[in-house]
Amino acid sequence: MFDRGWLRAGVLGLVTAALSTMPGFGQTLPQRTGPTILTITGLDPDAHPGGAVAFDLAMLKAMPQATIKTSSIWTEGPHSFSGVPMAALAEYLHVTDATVRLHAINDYSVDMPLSETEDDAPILAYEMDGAPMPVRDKGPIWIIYPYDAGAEYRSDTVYSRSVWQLDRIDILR
Ligand SMILES: Nc1nc2c(c(=O)[nH]1)N[C@H]1C(S)=C(S)[C@@H](COP(=O)(O)O)O[C@H]1N2
Ligand SMILES: [Mo]
Repeated sequence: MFDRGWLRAGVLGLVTAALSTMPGFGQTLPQRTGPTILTITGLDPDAHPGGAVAFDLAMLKAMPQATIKTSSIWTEGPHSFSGVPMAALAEYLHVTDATVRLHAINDYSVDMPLSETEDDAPILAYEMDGAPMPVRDKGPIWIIYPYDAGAEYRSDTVYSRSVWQLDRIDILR
């Protein structure tokens, strides 16, 4: 279902994707000082103490960013969603070829094979139209795809992976 050539064309045409490598990326992220909004578990304990990493908002903002402007079945009209591409997060964690389990605050969870992610889709959106999303508006983190860019982004699989109130990603292996 993810034909890369087709996807790239669709994404280029219809999505405003601003993927930029921030200075410092690939080196160490800032120390966590704020509240944890995302925890990654299932990592190699030799590389990460306890096999887990906790992120605050500032750490996410120090990673590569992308913006997807799209409508969705949950929102009215097009909105601009900004955050970290899933692929960039996986790259930062040195996780390749794995399936990740996305957990929401409400105990919803779903699996996502990283092989089915693109460079700039989906994103872990933490802002809608430049403002943080409160928990009651599907925040603080919502997995967003460019739904308007093509029918493959409007499949039930993609919808099921559009997890809102995301708070944990478990690397399955
Ligand atoms: N946090 C959270 N995200 C979620 C879900 C959920 O229950 N909780 N349901 C998923 C599923 S299975 C689908 S198909 C879509 C659409 O859910 P909706 O029909 O309730 O809007 O949201 C996805 N994201
Ligand atoms: Mo679903």
